[in-house]
This record gives sequence, structure tokens and C-alpha cells, in this order.
Amino acid sequence: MSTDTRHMISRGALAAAVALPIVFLAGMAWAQVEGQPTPGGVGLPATVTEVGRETQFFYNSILLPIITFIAISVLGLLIYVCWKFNEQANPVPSKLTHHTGLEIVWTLIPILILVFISIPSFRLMTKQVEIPEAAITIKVTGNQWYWSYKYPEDQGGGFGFDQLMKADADLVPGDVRLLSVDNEAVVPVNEVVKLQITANDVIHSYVIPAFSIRMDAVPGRLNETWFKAEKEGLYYGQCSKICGKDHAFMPAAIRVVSREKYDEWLAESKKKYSAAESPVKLAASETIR
Ligand SMILES: [Cu+2]
Repeated sequence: MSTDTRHMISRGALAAAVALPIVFLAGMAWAQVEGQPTPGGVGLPATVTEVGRETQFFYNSILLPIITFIAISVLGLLIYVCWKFNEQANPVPSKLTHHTGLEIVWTLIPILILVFISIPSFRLMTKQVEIPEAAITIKVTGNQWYWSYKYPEDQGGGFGFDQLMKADADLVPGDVRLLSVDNEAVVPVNEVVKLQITANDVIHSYVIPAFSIRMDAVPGRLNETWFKAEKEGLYYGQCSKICGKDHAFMPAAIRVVSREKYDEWLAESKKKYSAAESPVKLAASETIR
């Protein structure tokens, strides 16, 4: 192969390595509807929390380029070896079986890549796991097949309610099929919300993509996660543990509003929900109170 051809091939490979992530990134730049899936959307959903932005940066700008580079390099190497060392081109094969230098290199490079990834990864994980001082604590319980919420008394709450998916017949314009619910949970904007998550029957998983939260709801166990939404709006999520026949029909919906509206909602809900105490008995709630 002439030097020119070789240069062309390596330049082509380099261009592909650079272009592929850009194509992915361009996909993500397509307007994503916040809080719900976007038809034809590519990439991660729009996020409205700092942790979400950092998670997406980690994925899009660190992991994706590394993955793309490794995949293209390995593929290139395979193609090169098939072409260079096939029987016709290379009738007398080498008898070499060990190469200490090469073995050290192919062990060391993956280790270095992993160490490089681990630094931002652990930093991000710490941020997700360490819960800052929370303004609001909400207890979320997974049931077959809906979510229940409890707002504690000492924060102006003292009520609980169930959140069930709206049936197709109940949808009004603006609703999203399979995501809209009868009772939305409400939280104030720009305040740290702590969620305590558990389940009544089987393992569920509480996920709101726009907040970058995903936490297993396990019977008999109280898991915690947090978010601080920076934008008002309605954010949907879904259970993401296969939890039975209606697993796909237990969406979660959180509406983020201003502090004033939140206080109003709290006062109204207190009247509305405490009149009709939640029909569902929250197994774990008695033990933590
Ligand atoms: Cu579930």
C-alpha cells in the first residue's frame, strides 16, 4: 500500500472518530420537550437540574467519545489484520506467541482509561448520593401499580395521596397519554427536595429523567434521593423495574411551581386530601414516624 493510501485511510478513520460524536451531539441539540419524551428525539432527555447537566456532560462529552474511539479503533485494527495477515497476503505466519511489551501495553491502556473515567465518575456519584440540606421532604411509595405521596406535617403538609395514570377516556387536551396522572405531586422551584422512596408490595423504581433521579423502591427499605429543579414545569417519569402486569402504566408526575404557588397548593391539598384520607395503607410510614 502506498504511503498516500495509508494516509488517506488514517485520515478517514480520524474524520469518522471526530464526526460520529458530533452527529450524536447534533442529535441532542434537536429541541427536546422538557419533562416528557420527544417524538423522534435523539440523545438524553432535557434536564433541569445541576446534577442532570453534569450527568449528561459526563455521558456525552467523556464516555461517548471514549466509547466511539475504542469501537472505531478496534474495528479498524480488525479490518487491518484481516487484510494484512490473510493467507494469501501472508503465506508464512509468524510463530510468535508471547510479547511481554505488547501484553503490558494492552493491560495498561484499559487500566489508564478506567482510571481516567473513574475520577469524574466518582465526583458525580458523590454529588448524587450526598443529600444537601433539604427544604422539602416527600415520601414516595410504590404500589402495584401506582405511586403514593406523603407530605410531612412539619412542612405544612400532613396529607398523602395516590397518583394514578389517567385512562384514555379521561384525557383532556394538553395531557400526555400513558404519562398524565390524576393527582400531580407539587414542589417549589430552586429548592432542594429530598425523596424518601419505598414500596408496599414488590420492587419498583422511581425515575424522573429531567431531574436525573432513579431510585429503587424496595419493600421494607427506605431509600433516599434528591433534586433541585431549576425550571417550573411538569415533569414525567415512569417506574423502571418490571413490577407486574401494569408496570408500564404507573407513571410519575411532579409539577414544579413558584414558592407562593406551592404554599397555596399545600393549603388546598391539606383540605382536599385529609378529608379523604389516603385509602392506601402505607406499611413503612408507621415505622419511621
Ligand atoms: Cu413499578
